[in-house]
Amino acid sequence: MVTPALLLVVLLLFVPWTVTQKNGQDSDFELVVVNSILNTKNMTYLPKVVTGGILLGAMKTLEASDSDFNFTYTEDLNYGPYLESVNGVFGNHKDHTYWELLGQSVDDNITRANVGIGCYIPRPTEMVILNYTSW
Ligand code: B12
Repeated sequence: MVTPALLLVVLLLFVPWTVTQKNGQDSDFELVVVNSILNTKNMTYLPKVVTGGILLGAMKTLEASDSDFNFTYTEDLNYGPYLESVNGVFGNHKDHTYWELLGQSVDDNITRANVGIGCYIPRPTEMVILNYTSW
């Protein structure tokens, strides 16, 4: 038979576990802001992302905690959030400039993401690069 005292002990053990699991496991990845047009100094950040979390969420969390990082985006009907500016530098259709999204894995291959910031899921060891460039 389960006594009330035993039930309480089980509950007390279980509750903190469920609370810590609720938001998944936070992990760091590296976010590097590169300006390939003006060749200004790269900026590196260590945002937190929950397991399976999207880049946009990690960027919003970073922006809220670090006054040296800010960004804006517009909403595209078909593809979701389009990264418009980073740290005050705006991409511009007229000048053919934009913020390109790149990822670099541990094996050093830089790949161009095939989705935007609203769908991109950073991996814990990855370096995500926001590259201001032209097309
Ligand atoms: C041209 C193009 C671009 C140009 C758009 C500027 C221009 N005026 O030419 C540039 C080079 C800027 C671009 C950038 C990117 N693109 Co693009 N692009 C295209 C392409 C080849 C044609 C779009 C188009 O002209 N449609 C015709 C016009 C009339 O329709 P439109 O709705 O007005 O088009 C606009 C949107 O498509 C928007 N757009 C373009 N790319 C992207 C990407 C995202 C994530 C968003 C939200 C909007 C968006 O810009 C267009 C012009 O205003 C499509 C593939 C295709 N064949 O459709 C890929 C495509 C839309 N792009 C894609 C991607 C992934 C990107 C990037 C994330 C690539 C990267 N790694 O950096 C970046 C966006 C980064 C950011 N800042 O958020 C993917 C989107 C997939 C997805 N589900 O997210 C597509 C489908 C290609 C693919 N991989 O299959 N792109």
